[in-house]
Amino acid sequence: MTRTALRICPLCEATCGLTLTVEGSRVTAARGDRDDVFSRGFICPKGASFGALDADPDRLRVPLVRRGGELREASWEEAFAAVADGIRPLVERYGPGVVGVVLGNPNVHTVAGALYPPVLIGALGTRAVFTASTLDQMPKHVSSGLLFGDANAIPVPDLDRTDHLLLIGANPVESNGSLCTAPDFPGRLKALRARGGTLTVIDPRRTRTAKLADRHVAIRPGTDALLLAAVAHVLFEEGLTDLGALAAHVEGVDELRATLRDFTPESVAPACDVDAATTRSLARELVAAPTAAVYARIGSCTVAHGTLASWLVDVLNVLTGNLDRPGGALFPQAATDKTPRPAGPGRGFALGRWRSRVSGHPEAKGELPLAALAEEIDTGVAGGGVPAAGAGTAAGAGTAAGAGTPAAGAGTVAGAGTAAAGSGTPVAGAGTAAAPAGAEAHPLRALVAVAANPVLSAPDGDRLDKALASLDFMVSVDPYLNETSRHAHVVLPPPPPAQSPHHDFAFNALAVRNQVRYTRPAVPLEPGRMAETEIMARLILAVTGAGTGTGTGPGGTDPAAVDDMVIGQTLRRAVREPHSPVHGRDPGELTALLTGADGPERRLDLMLRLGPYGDGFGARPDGLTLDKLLAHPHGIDLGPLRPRLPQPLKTRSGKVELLPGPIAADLPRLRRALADRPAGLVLVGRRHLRSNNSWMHNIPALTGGSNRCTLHLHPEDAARLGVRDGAAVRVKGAGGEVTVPAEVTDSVRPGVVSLPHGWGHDRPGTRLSHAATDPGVNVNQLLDGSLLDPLSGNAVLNGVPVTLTPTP
Ligand SMILES: Nc1nc2c(c(=O)[nH]1)N[C@H]1C(S)=C(S)[C@@H](COP(=O)(O)OP(=O)(O)OC[C@H]3O[C@@H](n4cnc5c(=O)[nH]c(N)nc54)[C@H](O)[C@@H]3O)O[C@H]1N2
Ligand SMILES: Nc1nc2c(c(=O)[nH]1)N[C@H]1C(S)=C(S)[C@@H](COP(=O)(O)OP(=O)(O)OC[C@H]3O[C@@H](n4cnc5c(=O)[nH]c(N)nc54)[C@H](O)[C@@H]3O)O[C@H]1N2
Ligand code: SF4
Ligand SMILES: [Mo]
Repeated sequence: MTRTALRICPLCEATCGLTLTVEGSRVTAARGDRDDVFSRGFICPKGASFGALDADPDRLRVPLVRRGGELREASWEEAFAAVADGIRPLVERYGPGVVGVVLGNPNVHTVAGALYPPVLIGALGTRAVFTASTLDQMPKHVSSGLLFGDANAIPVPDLDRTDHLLLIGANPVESNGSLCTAPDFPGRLKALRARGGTLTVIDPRRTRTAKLADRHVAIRPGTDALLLAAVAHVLFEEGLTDLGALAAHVEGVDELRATLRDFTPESVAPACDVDAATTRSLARELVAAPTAAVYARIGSCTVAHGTLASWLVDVLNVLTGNLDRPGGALFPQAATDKTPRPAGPGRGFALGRWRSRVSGHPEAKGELPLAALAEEIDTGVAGGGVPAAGAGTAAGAGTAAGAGTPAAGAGTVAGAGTAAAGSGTPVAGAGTAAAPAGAEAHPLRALVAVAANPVLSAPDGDRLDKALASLDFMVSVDPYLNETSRHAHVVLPPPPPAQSPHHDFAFNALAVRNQVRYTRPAVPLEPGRMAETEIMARLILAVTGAGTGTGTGPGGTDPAAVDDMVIGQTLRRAVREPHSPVHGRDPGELTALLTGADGPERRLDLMLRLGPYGDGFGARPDGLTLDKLLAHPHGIDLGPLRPRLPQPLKTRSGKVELLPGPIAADLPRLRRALADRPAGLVLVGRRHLRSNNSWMHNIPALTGGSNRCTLHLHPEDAARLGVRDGAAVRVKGAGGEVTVPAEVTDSVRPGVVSLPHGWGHDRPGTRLSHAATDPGVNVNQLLDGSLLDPLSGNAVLNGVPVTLTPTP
């Protein structure tokens, strides 16, 4: 029997609504849902391959458990027992700090990934938390934390209303957008041009996005912070700043003016390779447009001055009066956001509340740099005086005033779920961690990896590969046996997307329009499958020693206990908050009012009802509930983005703090970069529309054609080095070398070469049969993991020096 089912696409940040054709339990086609309140029928080739991706025969169906060195199929009960047996003795012997948690990108694309990792981290009590955010947007979180007091308060360009978009280091025509959720981003850019607006793109490559632009500035990689500082300088110099209504909410303008005095267009021109006249035009055009938005992504974040560049983006939005006004950059308000508290001074944002054990990297947002994961495993007990994760300083640091991340474990998890933002995998939590005071800090001995493939996505995969192989225990929650999960002792496979529910906890808080949608699983769970939400709840029970039985009889454990705990804690807190719609009510009575078919649905109902549009458990009878959302299968439109300041500000001053201390302290490093001159070739990345990070190369429909792992280089560089189009070329970086076919193209500027990431599917012991036929090379092997943006711990993935040699 053929039927259709609605399902929000989880494959990128655009969150398109899909209409799936289902035959029996198989998805045979996918098209855009024309009635979706947000995506209005848009679909891309990845979404169209939903069925193929869902039915990939290489997806694991049952858990794998390592016995006698081999991964073998096992029952769920055996698998969770193996997790408890693997982790509990290590925790009991060495303390929770020896268990690391690694969260990969798909956590921001699943219900399970939004609701359970904060509980897991809190329950484990470890501070060894690493996520894809430090390969991605951590600089933006840090700059938002410092400017606005809230690491998750990320302004989004008002794409549909702006008159001028300055787009930096992003290629939404291929990526479909990031930290700016907008189904049909390319169409929205074309609409901007069609209504008389202008688009400027800053990118060392002439991308498909750059081809749509009125102006393309082919900057030298890694120098955006310098360029943007000079643009701000011009605004001051030419008297073009105009904060408008913002002025009342901003402090530090004069200090900023003084600090940026030496970043003149002339002084940055040689480093950026952008002439001073162009820089001045960029500034004047921002001001001349009735409204304008500055928006920057991967190319501006994953560089040595990532936090400074991210900060300057919003500095420009502020100085031109475009922050928080229609047509500028605004703060979205998602349906599962926490009840907005009254405006006023907050606790501020703190960085470096603890440090990594080996290199002493400061935490940011409760996370340590993923680039430092390998050394945290393979480097012996630290001798130095670095306060180690989980060592004696824990309690104080966890509760430090000004902590930007809701500290302290499970208690804050419902909030954390709503606060998640970004395309990496931000979490909140940690902070409760405490090994016994004075305990020696040990290398990591166990790892819990959820939806993460750092062997390919993080720097120096070969070193990480060896480090993972040396662990006493590792569990992966992953549908594939891939480069990373092949090291696990237990693999817990989630069901394919059609069998999972969907709600965008993270991306609705980054969307260009406020809206809310929820889709239940399009097809029922296959026999023997376990929902990813249940896998995560049971994983939490197993690692905490609460039990591993999957039955409900004696010896069994109930995964709903995890959800009930979170619900109870959230409600007990809400009824104490004076601004909450449920202030003073009885948590037990409220719990009884929750609807939903299972624990995760009850938690969604809870968040919706307590949220800014919610029914407040009866206080606002017309407000949102899960039932109401279920009655609107194509979603509910909540209107365009609206000005919200000063409410989102949580700085200690209650204002936008334009020149925060840690930023000011990092500016001398940027000033030194004024003297940097290109010494050779530098590498940047690129994305392809039919690919997604490391895990979609196993789908035949999404590979081949132009989606190939080749090295783009400019004809001038090719001629100078004697590299022929199509010939193999050896690329060498600090972390190693790879040999890859050259693709000579003037889409990259001279001096720059480009390789995509997520390739290198040639390791043994994986089960990716199609990907292995055209494995490509791992670009991140060119990195040694030592280059980080110091404020955020983000890896430097772009603007990395490399050398080329043609192969004979
Ligand atoms: N050189 C370079 N490196 C980069 C980047 C770059 O631009 N250049 N980009 C960086 C960025 S932005 C990111 S976000 C990271 C991404 O890097 P990762 O966070 O490692 O994410 P993926 O490569 O997408 O791998 C995701 C893993 O999740 C699994 N998975 C897929 N669907 C599900 C699911 O529903 N549930 C679960 N549990 N698992 C699932 C996949 O099998 C795979 O193992 O890569 C970073 N690395
Ligand atoms: N098709 C597809 N879509 C995806 C993904 C994917 O892998 N494939 N990944 C998803 C994820 S996890 C993310 S985070 C988003 C990322 O979304 P985007 O940020 O749009 O990512 P990219 O397409 O890599 O675009 C980054 C651009 O920055 C440029 N660049 C590199 N270095 C510099 C620099 O120093 N300065 C400037 N100005 N530009 C620079 C690169 O040439 C590139 O064109 O995409 C998401 N969507
Ligand atoms: S643009 Fe993104 S969300 Fe939309 S169909 Fe394509 S992959 Fe899915
Ligand atoms: Mo990402």
